Amino acid sequence: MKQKNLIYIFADQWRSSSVGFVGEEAVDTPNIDQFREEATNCDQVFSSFPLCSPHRASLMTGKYPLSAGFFTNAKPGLKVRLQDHEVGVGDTLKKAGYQTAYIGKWHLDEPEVNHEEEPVSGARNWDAFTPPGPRRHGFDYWYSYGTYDEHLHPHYWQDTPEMIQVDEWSVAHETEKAIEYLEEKRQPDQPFAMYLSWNPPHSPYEKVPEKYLDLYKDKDISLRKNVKVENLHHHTGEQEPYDKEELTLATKRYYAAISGIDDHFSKLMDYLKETGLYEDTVIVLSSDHGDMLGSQGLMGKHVWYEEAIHIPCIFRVPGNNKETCHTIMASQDMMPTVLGLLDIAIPETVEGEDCSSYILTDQEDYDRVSFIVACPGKATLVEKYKEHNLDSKDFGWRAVRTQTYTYVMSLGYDIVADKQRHLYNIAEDPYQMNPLDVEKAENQEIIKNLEGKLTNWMKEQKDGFIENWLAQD
Ligand SMILES: [Ca+2]
Repeated sequence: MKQKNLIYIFADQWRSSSVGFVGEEAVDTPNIDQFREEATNCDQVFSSFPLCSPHRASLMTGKYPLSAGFFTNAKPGLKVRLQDHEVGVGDTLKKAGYQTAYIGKWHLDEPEVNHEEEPVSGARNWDAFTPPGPRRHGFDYWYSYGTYDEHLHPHYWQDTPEMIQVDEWSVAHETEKAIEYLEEKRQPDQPFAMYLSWNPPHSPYEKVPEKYLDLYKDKDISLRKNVKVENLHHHTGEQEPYDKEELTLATKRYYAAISGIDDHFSKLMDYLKETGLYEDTVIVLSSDHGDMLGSQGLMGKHVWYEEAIHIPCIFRVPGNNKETCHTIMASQDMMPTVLGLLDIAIPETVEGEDCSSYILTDQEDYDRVSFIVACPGKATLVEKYKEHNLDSKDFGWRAVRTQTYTYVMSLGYDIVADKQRHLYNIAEDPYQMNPLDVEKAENQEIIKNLEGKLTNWMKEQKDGFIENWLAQD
């Protein structure tokens, strides 16, 4: 049997509720809705650490984010990058005989400014040119960058430090490069695996082509019912002084970027259908984490609410006709699951599980849960913990998401721990507007059970959070 190809596409900051067919929000994604009809929608997939680099590290290694060395984003002032010894999905696919390609945002390498004030590549701030070699983790064709949010004027590097600057929306350009790779660069007689990593709908929201914004200009959209405009802020406390009108415009721009993604997704699917590759290729469409966009009075990510942790995830496996998969899966399960679908051995370093049977058969596992982590990540804050002989990655919060509940144990983001528990019945309160009282006697049995699961997992992971939690009693 001919080996199937893989195309794994993921957008940045795209939440599960902002997809047309989900029916919750006024966002138009006709092509993705059509794709969903030809694929398996996995409707319970979560980001194990709702932030760029930690999710990506987990996606690429099949390990939990902290195990893969990521307690925050790769950013200036911190020695955080995907280490050469990690066994990545690209390394594994290449070893299995696949031609490999990575196009778009990588954000797993250390910013070059950590080593040089003005790197020749032109990379500044959080950005980096990742040279050919072990830091590309098995991806042979490379058209990528670290992180850079000028979506209408993106840039990339290939195999030299010469920056390629482009005046085109990044999603459009990267889709053209993906088609060019499939058409011209690869050997047609050998299977391929291509990761395509789109930055939009990530902020800044206004950097989106007018033609997609025009779709929403005269449309009345209502904000999610858990949106609070007063005192709108990021998880760090940083204020975002939008009024309702401005937040509505930001939301329309966010939707416009998603409709643009939908348009370019269809261009790629059309190409695959015209060339017959559609029937030979496993296709995944997902994201790294979501965006609060005003829900709970928050912007951005790095919080335990559904808008931040719940991500879209559609798997198309040719010949498979399961419509929906309800089993909970998360970042670290993606590598073993795609390897399982391609019938490739899973490296021993992987901590996630091969969930392919839940996609391919009627079987579901309603007991599977997702463990979610966040840690203080500001370089100055990391230093402050160090000065007090503490490790910042042992603070922040830990959560468990089951089919029914989200339970959170939080120590906060500063050295003076602020110990809190939060409990939500997602099945009955999907917008998390009525958190359950963690002091009430009737909730103690549930809390004991969920805290037991979370604590056991932290112990298995040798997560220092648990000691800090117990020390606060
Ligand atoms: Ca991200």
